[in-house]
Amino acid sequence: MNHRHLALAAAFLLPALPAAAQGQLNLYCSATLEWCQPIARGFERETGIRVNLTQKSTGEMLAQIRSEARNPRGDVWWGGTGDPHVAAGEENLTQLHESPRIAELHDWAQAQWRQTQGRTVGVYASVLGFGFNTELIARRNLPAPRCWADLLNPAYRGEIQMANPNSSGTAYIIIATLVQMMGEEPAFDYLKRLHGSINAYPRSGTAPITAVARGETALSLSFVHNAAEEAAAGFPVGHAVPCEGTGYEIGSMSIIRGARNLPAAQQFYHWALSAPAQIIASQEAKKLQTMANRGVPLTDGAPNMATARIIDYDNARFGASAERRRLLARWDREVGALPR
Ligand code: S7P
Repeated sequence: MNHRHLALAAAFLLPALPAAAQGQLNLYCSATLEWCQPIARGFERETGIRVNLTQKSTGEMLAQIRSEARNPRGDVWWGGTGDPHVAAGEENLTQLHESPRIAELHDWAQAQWRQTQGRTVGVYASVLGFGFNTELIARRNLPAPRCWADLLNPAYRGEIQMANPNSSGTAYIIIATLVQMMGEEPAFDYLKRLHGSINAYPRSGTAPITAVARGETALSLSFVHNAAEEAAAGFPVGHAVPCEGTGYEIGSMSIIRGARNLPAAQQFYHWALSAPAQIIASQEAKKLQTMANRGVPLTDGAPNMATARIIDYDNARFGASAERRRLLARWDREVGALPR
């Protein structure tokens, strides 16, 4: 092969990056892979910076960042529920950053940034609720759930999935929401009773709604946008926002303390808050959350947070490391360990 052939072969092997490729970024992502990938590729297209992507559930990613604290390998942690990002900030695992784009964001996203002294910022939000397989519940003659109280109906025994709160930020939000709505003792009584109806606690927060869509379980505790996404993809999935009210997530982003590629991390942070980066969610990843940039309209079919009955979720308390560890240990001891 001569030089020209080698150059041509190399051109075909290389990914489509702009001519002046500029370094790399280690992106830790706790959204679903269908969203992490287009975000990574979008940033590569925009900047020429090569992105090395690692995807994990939010609780698992926090554990990884903790274990790497002396020798950080990630640069930016993008996506996933807010509480573990808040805990990481409190544990000094992430660092302050200020982007001029903060002013473009919804109040809840800015509040996340202020409350953490600039260590984490909201990038999207979504409401917690139930998903259900409309065909399965009809076939089994089960009512569609509307309220938290409905889930304790003995007819649902063995029919419900929620994720494991140790790995999943979604499942931790379920516990924190119930504690805020009911008080801690009644919330744990509720979780113990619900345990009898749970057929599995998978690691990832989106696994239960995937199981609903595939007809493997009738009901799930999930973000309602995930249920709406399954319905939009053609699966027989309905959803409900609990009648008593519910909690929500602030999907978040943080720069990891000691990031080896700090300028690239700061560039990603700035880009990820922009309207064009956030539009990737609906246009490429088919996601239906509310985006943090006020310039991004709600996609058709996306649940509207403004009309849902949501609680004033206490991000400071439930994101605090000690509180998160205490509630998770209590859940392990008093709920997860119980026979079903
Ligand atoms: O893809 C977006 C999304 O649904 O994925 C995240 C995920 O459910 C949270 O992951 P874990 O519960 O597994 O930690 C959400 O933040 C987000 O809305």
